[in-house]
Amino acid sequence: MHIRTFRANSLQDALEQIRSQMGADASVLHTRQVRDGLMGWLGRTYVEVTAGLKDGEGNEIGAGQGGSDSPQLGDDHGCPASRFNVVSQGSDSLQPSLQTQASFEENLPAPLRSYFDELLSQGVLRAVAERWIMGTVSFAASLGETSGDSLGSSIPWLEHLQRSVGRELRIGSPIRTQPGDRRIVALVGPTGVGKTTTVAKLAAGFRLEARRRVGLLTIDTFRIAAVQQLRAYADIMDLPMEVVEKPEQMRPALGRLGDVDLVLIDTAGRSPTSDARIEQLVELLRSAQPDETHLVLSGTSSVASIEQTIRGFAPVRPTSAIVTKLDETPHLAGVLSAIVATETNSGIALSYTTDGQQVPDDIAIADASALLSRLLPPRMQLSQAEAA
Ligand SMILES: Nc1nc2c(ncn2[C@@H]2O[C@H](COP(=O)(O)OP(=O)(O)O)[C@@H](O)[C@H]2O)c(=O)[nH]1
Ligand SMILES: [Mg+2]
Repeated sequence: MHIRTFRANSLQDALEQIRSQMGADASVLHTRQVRDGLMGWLGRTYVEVTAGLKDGEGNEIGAGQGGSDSPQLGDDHGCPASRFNVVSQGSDSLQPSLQTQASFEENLPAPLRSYFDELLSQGVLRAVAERWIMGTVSFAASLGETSGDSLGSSIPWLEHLQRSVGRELRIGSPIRTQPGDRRIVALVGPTGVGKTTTVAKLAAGFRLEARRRVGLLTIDTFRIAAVQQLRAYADIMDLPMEVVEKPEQMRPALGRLGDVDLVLIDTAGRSPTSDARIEQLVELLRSAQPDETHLVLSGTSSVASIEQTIRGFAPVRPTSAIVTKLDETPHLAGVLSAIVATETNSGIALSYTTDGQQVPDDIAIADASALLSRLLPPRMQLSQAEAA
């Protein structure tokens, strides 16, 4: 394998260099932004793209002898760039003295620039947006889509962006029940996101469609209305229901539910910033030892608040997340950016989505392609279709 690192003013330039230097079979291994200058200040920004070529492929020019006797060029992504054959092609245009300081977005082809701007305006963290866009360019490059006009208007950028995001999206498994093997599942999350409604949808789905025996349990006892809300569903569906206020009541309550196949636990909304409340929740849940804990997030929340919720509920150790109110969420860039890994979050897998108030219909098992098809607002999806 031959690996070379290219630096250029723009991604497009770097990719064109790779095409011409290494041929169409080269694949992009890594892209990053680099700044020279004192500690990154006052420096110029370059795009650095590392590309690789398998032995016997492509038309690599001027990269030494290559082959297996080259000094381990191919086996270590952690090598400092100087170990690779760093080249600055396109020479003159790249001379530092001639360069203007270019920000990440200034280097992007126009369609990608508009997607990048849109991501930022949706509240997507800049680092995440840059990563997604870099991934988008990598997909285009790996398909050899670097030629054509400088706008790259023939390239299906949106499709590549969806793939780039999709690569980071984790889809968790839905609840699996087996008759005779009681599964305990808790829903947690802030107030008003749709926990109780989702418990009712799941209960109805498992009871009516999968014909499982379902029991309900609530630890949301702060408000009488909250208990009554769940009780109403339990009554309609003729399901056993227990109310638990203290940890020591949990085991007896679970015992009274008997040998159901699925216990769904509804919880009170907790402010993710209230450590004491979260601690109480942890304690109550510990007494139930749930097999799964789904963190319920509303699609209508801001990116910042979803991130805060994920951080705040970390002590509860959610196994996956449910995104509600997709019917009120025009596009999902913000939500998806908040559930993928960032510097402060390790990311969370999606189990279900809900898209309306109707019990039991408005719930679905999380589906990556359905989510990605709604990544950006409709007008941007249209402009992509028009460009094609
Ligand atoms: N539009 C829409 N509303 C929903 C959805 N899920 C729940 N809701 C509504 O959100 C409000 C709060 O729901 P609730 O289940 O009580 O939230 P909780 O406080 O988390 O238990 C109610 O008016 C629900 O009907 C959904 O998927 N879409
Ligand atoms: Mg509730």
